Amino acid sequence: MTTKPKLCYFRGRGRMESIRWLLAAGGVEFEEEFIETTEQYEKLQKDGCLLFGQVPMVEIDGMVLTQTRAILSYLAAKYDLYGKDLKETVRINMYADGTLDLMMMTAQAAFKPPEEKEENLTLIVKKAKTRYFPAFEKVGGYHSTLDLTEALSWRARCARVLSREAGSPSETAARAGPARGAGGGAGVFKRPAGTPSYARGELGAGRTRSGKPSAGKILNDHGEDFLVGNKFSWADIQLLEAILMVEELDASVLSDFPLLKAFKARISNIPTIKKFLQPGSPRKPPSDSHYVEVVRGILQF
Ligand SMILES: N[C@@H](CCC(=O)N[C@@H](CS)C(=O)NCC(=O)O)C(=O)O
Repeated sequence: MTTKPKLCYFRGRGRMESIRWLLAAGGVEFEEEFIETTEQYEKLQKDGCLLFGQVPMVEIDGMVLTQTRAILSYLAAKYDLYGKDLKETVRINMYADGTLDLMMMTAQAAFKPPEEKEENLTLIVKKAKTRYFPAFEKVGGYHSTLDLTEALSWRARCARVLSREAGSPSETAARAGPARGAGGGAGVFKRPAGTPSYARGELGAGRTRSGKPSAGKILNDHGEDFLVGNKFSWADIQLLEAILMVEELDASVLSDFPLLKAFKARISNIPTIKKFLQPGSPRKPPSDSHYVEVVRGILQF
């Protein structure tokens, strides 16, 4: 009989919530010990359970693990929620790190003084809309292939298409349709403002020059269902978690992100996730003032 992983943290989201999400999405049952008193926390320290004196802590496979990202990465590998090779894996790490950064801002906002809190939450929604969600929504192509040769050839090809079109404005207008995401890529090779994304169509929608699926693949209309490698991964799970978290701050946050909306619906429907989203699951509510008070009391800050 294998023992269930045991999670040790406060009775709230904080840094443990993504770990709960990952396990639940992987269909893994787990136990939780909630830290409710300073004595409990001090005992964990005395027993040498907390490598750097911090939680989250997870007991699994005969190990006592701390450090959120390390734990998530171990779980993703163990429960087949990673990529098939190093390139897919680093993309999953990159996406997951981004969404974790966004969610950490939200977790920390709960601990801000009341007069700063509102402004902080507004800033988080703004960052989600301008920095994080556009990166996932983008139907761009080159930037997350992480393949410089392909990136360069994509740029060169776009430049050829654009210079050809420059002589023929009416044809450009007819073919361009509404320009998507003026300013284009988040990467080094930005599309000039106003240039149409149809240039990408010339490359083959959702494909890089070599015919491999490209970056925008999952979230474009011709694409695949998942962020990386057409396989359900840690990146998908955490993006959904982040979307739902920001929606709690602004229910309309996805109004300009139709592909993310579809992604949300798709991923929420995966049976293990659907179950986790039901009331009564180990999913925790947003941090309230009681939670903040308890954590402050235990950690004495
Ligand atoms: N890098 C660590 C940071 C962990 C961390 O800051 N944990 C907080 C609770 S959410 C803590 O234990 N703080 C007590 C302390 O730093 O002394 C991680 O990601 O797990």
